[in-house]
Amino acid sequence: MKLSRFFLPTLKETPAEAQIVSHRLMLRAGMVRQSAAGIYSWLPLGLRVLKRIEAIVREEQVRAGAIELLMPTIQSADLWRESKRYDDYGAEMLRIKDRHKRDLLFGPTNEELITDIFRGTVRSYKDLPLNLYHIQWKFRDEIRPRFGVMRGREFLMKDAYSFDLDKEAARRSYNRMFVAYLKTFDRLGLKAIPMAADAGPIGGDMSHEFVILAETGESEVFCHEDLTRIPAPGDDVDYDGDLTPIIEARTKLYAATDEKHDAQEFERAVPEGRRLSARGIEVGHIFYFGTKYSEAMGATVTDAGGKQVPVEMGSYGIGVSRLVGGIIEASHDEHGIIWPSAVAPFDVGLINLKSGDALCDAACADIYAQLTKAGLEALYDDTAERAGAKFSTMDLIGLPWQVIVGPRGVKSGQVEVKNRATGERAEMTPQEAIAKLAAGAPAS
Ligand code: 5CA
Repeated sequence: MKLSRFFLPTLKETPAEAQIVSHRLMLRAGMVRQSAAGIYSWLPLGLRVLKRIEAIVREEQVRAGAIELLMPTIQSADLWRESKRYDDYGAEMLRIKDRHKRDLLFGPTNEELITDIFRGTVRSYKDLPLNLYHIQWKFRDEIRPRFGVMRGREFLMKDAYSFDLDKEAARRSYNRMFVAYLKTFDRLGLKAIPMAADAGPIGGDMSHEFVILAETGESEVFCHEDLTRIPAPGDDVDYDGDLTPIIEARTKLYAATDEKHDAQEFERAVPEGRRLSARGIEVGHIFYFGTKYSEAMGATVTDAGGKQVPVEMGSYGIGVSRLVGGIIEASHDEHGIIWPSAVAPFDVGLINLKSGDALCDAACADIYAQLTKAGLEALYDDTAERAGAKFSTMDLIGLPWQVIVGPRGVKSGQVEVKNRATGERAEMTPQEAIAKLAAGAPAS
């Protein structure tokens, strides 16, 4: 992609309304634009990151056995009356009337709708276990939308819903999502810690939040420091096997959000030097709520003995759009964003220091073509901006690698390769640069 043909409306000034670094950087890097309080348009650079995160989330859901569908954003109020949540949900729910004066709402979550789909289609225990998920926009009329996409009113969520015959099987489904979350956040370059959490308006008696530590996080969290050091499960995880050891290694150590925090227990269970109390960002939240919705809405299956039993359920959310901000909070410096390779909007920024110079133009065109051939996506700065401005834009948007082509180097057959994360620079031939990047050397 040539920068001259791309749409990258970066800002020179730091926007005054942005209180935290990820929000500032997302606005400055031209990733999003606010259209109303807590409601954002995703500009091309931001959308690329959102799509890459979505793809990783999807891959790990599929691996764990979840099946994708797509439910609408607008739901009928009648379903929510069945579960009694229409009134309970309060002012956070955006309520809409259609032309026939029927009550609709913009979905803040989908337990009712998925339960309705289930009860209309699944009859037998033989069709279980079942886990259905979608990645869809939600709306919550948050009292205080803030921090950009971190606490928006409209936001993108991955939400999965599991259905099982009994508690034991439901626990296995819960464990599968627990492990999938550990792997998902690890692939996104994040250290997410599972913490005992309050189930809030979703309900149920078992729930874990997945939290990344960040000073700007909205939640206060308390945990055993060792939890920050346990590596994520590898690719050899057997989702059909017993996942309890993976779960227990994490849940046996103290970790709780402030609603669940017990100061006495914290002091008893965690040695003094290992107590971590910090702020964090909730990037995922999983719930087991048994038959709360299936009983209220009549979602039953016949068991092996021919008896009708309400199905056991759980739900599992990931804040896909919040993650964009969360990753920036975890990975930036004073010059801008530092994307982990897995979610970077482009792999490489190719900087032509003298656009219009025949040798530089030809060298860049050739490097661009070869990068593309090697399967790498490059953003080619072919504009007439001065060098300093080009460098700061590339640093700001945080692509893992920069290849810098200038008139002096080109004459001696050299380009400069810069690693955005470490700041390391090295001179080499264009061939060496392409080979280095194509070898997939992770930049961060
Ligand atoms: N139905 C359940 C699980 S599918 C549910 O709605 N869970 S939730 O309320 O915890 O939301 C899931 C995730 O969405 C949260 O962990 C958080 O990462 C994200 N999220 C929640 N509210 C917002 C918001 N206002 N802005 C951005 N992301 C949000």
